[in-house]
Amino acid sequence: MINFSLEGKVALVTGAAYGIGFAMAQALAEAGARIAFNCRSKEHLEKALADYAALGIQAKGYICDVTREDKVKAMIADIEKELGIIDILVNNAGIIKRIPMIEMSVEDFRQVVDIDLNAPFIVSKAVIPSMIKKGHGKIINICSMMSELGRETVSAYAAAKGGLKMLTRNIASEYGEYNIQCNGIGPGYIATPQTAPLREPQANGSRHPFDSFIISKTPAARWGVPEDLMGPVVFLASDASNFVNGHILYVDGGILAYIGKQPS
Ligand code: NAP
Ligand code: GCO
Repeated sequence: MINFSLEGKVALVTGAAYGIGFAMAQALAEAGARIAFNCRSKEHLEKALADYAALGIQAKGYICDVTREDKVKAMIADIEKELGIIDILVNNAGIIKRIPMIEMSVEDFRQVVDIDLNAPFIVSKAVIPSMIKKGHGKIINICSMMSELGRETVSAYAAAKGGLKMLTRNIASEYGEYNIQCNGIGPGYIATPQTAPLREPQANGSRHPFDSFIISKTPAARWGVPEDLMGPVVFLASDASNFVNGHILYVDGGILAYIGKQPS
């Protein structure tokens, strides 16, 4: 019997106050996991707790900046006291800054890499020892199309997400013998606050050029929605994927397979 159940499991989803992280946490809860999540904003946290409760999910929320190792360790200690040892870690928290590379400040570049790459290292490093003791663990890193492709203005993000793909493979290599599976999910273009600037209608009411571009590059001919990530994250968090390790599962409507629609 294929086992997708997460009953009895504890899951931490970073940056899950809204967007993709919220949908993935909801999916893990619906599969039986107890949910912990974090973000930086008290306002976001309080709204998220209400949103989870409205779905019948008693999530535990924490204010924690994932780039701060001391705060991450304290949060994980609190989670272990309140919920138990973390069985499933989803490194989801992330930002993007869209600036032409030669105009981007070093500080901006460093901030994107700090949140999108260094933080998954920090949080994974903090949870792996307990996973080893427990005899199992699942780590799921949220990568991107930009783990494979570049485009104008996203140099820091692409560098970080490309690095996150290789960090995923290295954790899989180094800790697979402890029954820890580390995989990635690479969402395509998903309609969340992070991509809202790319979808804003033009002053004349026409679609944003990037919106039209993505539709032409996606065989599914639509933007993804956070709900499209729910099944993939349950699969990678469950025993159904115990022999899947070091894999990046692209959930992109086919973008990576497609040259793009010929202009009419
Ligand atoms: P989003 O809507 O901007 O949400 C990002 C979340 O991360 C928020 O909850 C934010 O909460 C939190 N966060 C940001 N920096 C943080 C930090 N330093 N410490 C703790 N929490 C932090 O983004 P999204 O679109 O849902 O994307 C989620 C993940 O998927 C990101 O890693 C993103 O790169 C990736 N992704 C997105 C897409 C897409 O098309 N949307 C596609 C591929 C990959 P606070 O601001 O309150 O901290
Ligand atoms: C961008 C977008 C992308 C998406 C996602 C695609 O500006 O190109 O924000 O980076 O967020 O990462 O997979």
